[in-house]
Amino acid sequence: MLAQVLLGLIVLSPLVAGKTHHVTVGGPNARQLLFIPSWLRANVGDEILFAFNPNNHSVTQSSLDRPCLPLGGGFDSGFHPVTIGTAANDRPTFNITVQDTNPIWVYCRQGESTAQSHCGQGMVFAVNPGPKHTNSSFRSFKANAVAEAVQLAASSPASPPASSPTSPSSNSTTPEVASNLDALNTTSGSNQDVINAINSWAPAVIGLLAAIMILLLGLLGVGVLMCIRRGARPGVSRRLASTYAPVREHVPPTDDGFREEPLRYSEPLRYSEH
Ligand SMILES: [Cu+2]
Repeated sequence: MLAQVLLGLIVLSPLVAGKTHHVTVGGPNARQLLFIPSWLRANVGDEILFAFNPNNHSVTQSSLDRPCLPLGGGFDSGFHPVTIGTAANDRPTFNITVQDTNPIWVYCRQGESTAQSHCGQGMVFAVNPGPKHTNSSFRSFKANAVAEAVQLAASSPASPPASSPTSPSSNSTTPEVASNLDALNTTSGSNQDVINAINSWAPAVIGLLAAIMILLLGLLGVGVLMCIRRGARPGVSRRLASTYAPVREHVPPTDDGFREEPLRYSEPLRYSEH
C-alpha cells in the first residue's frame, strides 16, 4: 500500500510541481545591467525565481513591441535596492509562475525614459521567446528595447540634461546624447553574449584555478616536509664517517733538497721498460 502511494507520488510529482528556474537580476558587479540568463525556455507550471543583485532594479513585464514600457495588467516587482556586500541569502526575490506557452517579455524600469534607462542598456529578459533570426527572437526584443529607450529619452521632457555654458546651442545636446547612447548600446549589445558566457563560466574557472593552486601548494608542503624529515634523521648521509676524515699528506724531503711530487691515484702507474 505504502509502496503504491510512493510510486504514485513519484510518477505524479513532475506534473504537479513544475521546475524552478533561477534568474539573477543584475550582474555580480553592480554596474552590469543584465539578467542572467537573459532568456530561457519554461513549461506551463514552472516557476521563475528572480534574485536581486546589488544596485536598484525591477522585474517588470512589457511587450515585444514596447519593451521598455509596462504592459497593462502585467506583473511588476517594484524596485529592490540592494547594497553592495548584502549576503546572498538576504537579497530580495520575486517569483512568477508560467501560465501558458506564450512568450513573457520583461525589463528593468530603472531610469525609465532617461538616457540612463537600464532597459535601453539591454537589461531585458524573456521566457519562451520566438526562434532565432525571427522578429520575435530575444535578439529582436533587445534591439527593440535599445531603439525604444532612445526614443523615450528623446521625447521625455525631463530627459534633456542641463546644457553646459560652453555648449554652443542647447538643441544640439539631445541628439548628441542619443547618438552616444546608441553607440554604447550597439557595442554592449554585440558583446552581451560573450559577457553572459564569461559571467556564467567565471565561477567554475576560478574554482578550478583555486583547486589547482591548493593542490600545488599541498605538493610543495609535502616536499618541504620530506626534506626536513630526511635532514633531521640522524646518521644518514649528512655526517661523514670518521674513516673518511681527510688525512694530511706528508712527503719527506729528498736528500738533494728536492721535494718529490706525491703520487696521485688518478695518474697511471709507470713501469720501467725492460
Ligand atoms: Cu535595472
